[in-house]
Amino acid sequence: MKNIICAISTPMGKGAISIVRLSGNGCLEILKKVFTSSSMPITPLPNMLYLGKFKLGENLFEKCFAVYFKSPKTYTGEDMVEFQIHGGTILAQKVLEKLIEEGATLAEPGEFTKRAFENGKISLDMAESIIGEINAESEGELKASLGVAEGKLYKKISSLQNGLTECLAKIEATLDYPEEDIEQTTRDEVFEIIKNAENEIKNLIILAKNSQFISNGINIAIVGAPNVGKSSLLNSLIGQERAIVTDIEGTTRDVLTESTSYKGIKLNFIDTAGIRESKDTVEKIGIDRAKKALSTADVILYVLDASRREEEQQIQIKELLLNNNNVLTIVNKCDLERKLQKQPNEIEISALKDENIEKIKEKIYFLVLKEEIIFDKAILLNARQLQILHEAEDILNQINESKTFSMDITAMLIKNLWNCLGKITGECENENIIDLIFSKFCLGK
Ligand SMILES: Nc1nc2c(ncn2[C@@H]2O[C@H](COP(=O)(O)OP(=O)(O)OP(=O)(O)O)[C@@H](O)[C@H]2O)c(=O)[nH]1
Ligand SMILES: [Mg+2]
Repeated sequence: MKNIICAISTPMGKGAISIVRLSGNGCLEILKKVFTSSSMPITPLPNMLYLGKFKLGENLFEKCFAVYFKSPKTYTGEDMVEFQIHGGTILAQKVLEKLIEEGATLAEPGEFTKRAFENGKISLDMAESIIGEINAESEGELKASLGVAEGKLYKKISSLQNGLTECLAKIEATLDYPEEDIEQTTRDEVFEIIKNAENEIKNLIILAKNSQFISNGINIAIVGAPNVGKSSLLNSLIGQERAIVTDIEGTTRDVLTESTSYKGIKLNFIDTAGIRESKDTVEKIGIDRAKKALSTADVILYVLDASRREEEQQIQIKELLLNNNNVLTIVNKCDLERKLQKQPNEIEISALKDENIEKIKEKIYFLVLKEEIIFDKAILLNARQLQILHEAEDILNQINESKTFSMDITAMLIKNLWNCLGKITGECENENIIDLIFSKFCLGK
């Protein structure tokens, strides 16, 4: 039988309430030993909150609530007990020490959720989405994580795996009755299912790539010659006077990142130093940093000043920008008389008058995500899951190459694919993956 685990489930630090929980068969006995309440029967009713006293020492009691959850309808699937005590690190620690004294052991990070997985309460992808929910910073990210928790990803992967099982059954039957015509029909049917799987996996890869932007946002570097209005644009985009703006060339020296949200996606704007030949040591470092920001950004806003001719605001890296698909040309200061030649695909704006600023956000959004993300339908996949999908893609290529080989080779590869996909939902036999995932949890979850 599994041991009883305990942990403080609320964040450490000052707060009104701390929750300490126990999981494992036998935790009810510990509750009876450490907690007394005049309203609690000898065997407490499940899901009832009892007010009583937690015995910390000989004559030392803490007034608190306790609740008993009866297996199997609990988070972990085992009997559970929760104590709601007054906030504060020391008190919670004392309660924990007492529980350990009574036979419980301190839980590993993620052990509660790992038990939920082992007891069949959740699948592996759902467990991972719980990490996502805990770490979610934006509303969109949270909703998409919840999508996985509801089992959307599990359903997709399971149905793919079912298709593969069907393929294996068909091949098995053919190998038992190896007449020519049956083999050909089976081959056609199997490769039809494989084609569908290929499309599904391609779609999941797109979702996984968008997940990165849902989680971390889109990084956008604002670059251009000095004085074109990059810092003014940053301020206008985030709706705050954050960056210093002056009419002196070379005002911005360091990179400055500020974020705002558009349709639930975080846009991280990076203001940079104006790029020009400079002898000033500090400015030169700033310009190097600007070039670095350029190379790591998802989108580049190349800013030009409408009131000056192009020759007056050339930057050395312009060629580099022109070959990049993720560059948007922004023509600023359109409130002034225009001297700049027309630019291909330009967006005319005025940072000073806040004109056409939302248009930039919209362009960035669709340039990166291609289509609008419906968070209620989105599925958030993490880097590990994306890597598995790429592995699945490789195996699919091998399966396609096996078309002309004997069917048992195809069958072996299909089994590999089945196992590979199983690493997403946990329906595979790899203990290491499972341990690795649960170690990412915080204590007490
Ligand atoms: N008329 C007009 N002036 C603007 C506009 N945007 C910026 N400016 C002015 O242009 C000057 C330079 O603006 P900044 O935002 O500091 O330009 P920058 O590109 O960040 O400059 P550096 O940091 O030196 O590279 C300031 O005097 C701004 O007020 C605009 O849309 N219209
Ligand atoms: Mg600036």
